[in-house]
Order: sequence, then structure tokens, then C-alpha cells
Amino acid sequence: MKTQKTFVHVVLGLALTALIGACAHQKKGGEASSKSLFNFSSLDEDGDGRLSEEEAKKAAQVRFEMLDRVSDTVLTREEFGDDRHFDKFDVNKDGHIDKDEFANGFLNRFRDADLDKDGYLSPEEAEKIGIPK
Ligand SMILES: [Ca+2]
Ligand SMILES: [Ca+2]
Ligand SMILES: [Ca+2]
Repeated sequence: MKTQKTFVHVVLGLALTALIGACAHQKKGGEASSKSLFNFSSLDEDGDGRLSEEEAKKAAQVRFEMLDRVSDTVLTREEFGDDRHFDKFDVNKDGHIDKDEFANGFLNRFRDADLDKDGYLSPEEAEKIGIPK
């Protein structure tokens, strides 16, 4: 009797894990849902009204996945869509921006946008690098 109960629990647990996995997968797909995540209040995870570098790193990941329409883990000039900054981001000049290049480029812009140099972006500062309020 006891072993049977454990068995049921294990099966239930597995089913639940599979279900959560399926949901997470689905969430990643739609462009509309990821788009809504890229604004100041969703990126400000601790809700202190400013973006830290840690939060900016996550923002870079979200942004990268949004831009990488052909999900091949690099951005073409077309996907990146910002000619002025493309060459700055593409450090090894191979014509693509990979995740690391994107994260570094994004952090550089983060630091540039931090006008009062307090290490955080206010909503106004963040807006300058394309993070809507
Ligand atoms: Ca914050
Ligand atoms: Ca590159
Ligand atoms: Ca600042």
C-alpha cells in the first residue's frame, strides 16, 4: 500500500514537471509575450526604481532573444536593426553579434547612459538606450 502511494506521487511529480516544462517552452515562443517583458518595470526585478548592472545583464538576454528572429544564437546586421551601433557591438568583426558581444555592448551602453555615474539607470536614463518606461 505504501509503495503504491509513493509510486503515484512520483508519477504525479513527473507529470507536473512535464507540464511546467511545456508551459515554459510555450512562453518562450510568442514574440508578443517577450516584447511586453522589455520595459523598465519588468526589468527592475527588485523594484527599487532603478536598473543595476545585474538587471541590465538580464535585460540584454531578453533583448537578444527578441532580436534573434532566426534563432541561430547570433544577430545579423538586419536582425540587430541599428546600423550605428552594429560595428561597435561586433567586436571580432565577423558580421554577426553573438550573445557575449551583445551583452558587452549592452553593458557599455548602460554605462554611457548612466549620466550621474551612480551605477544605476533611472527610468529616464534607461529610456535613452531604448528601454521604455
Ligand atoms: Ca532594480
Ligand atoms: Ca561577432
Ligand atoms: Ca544613474
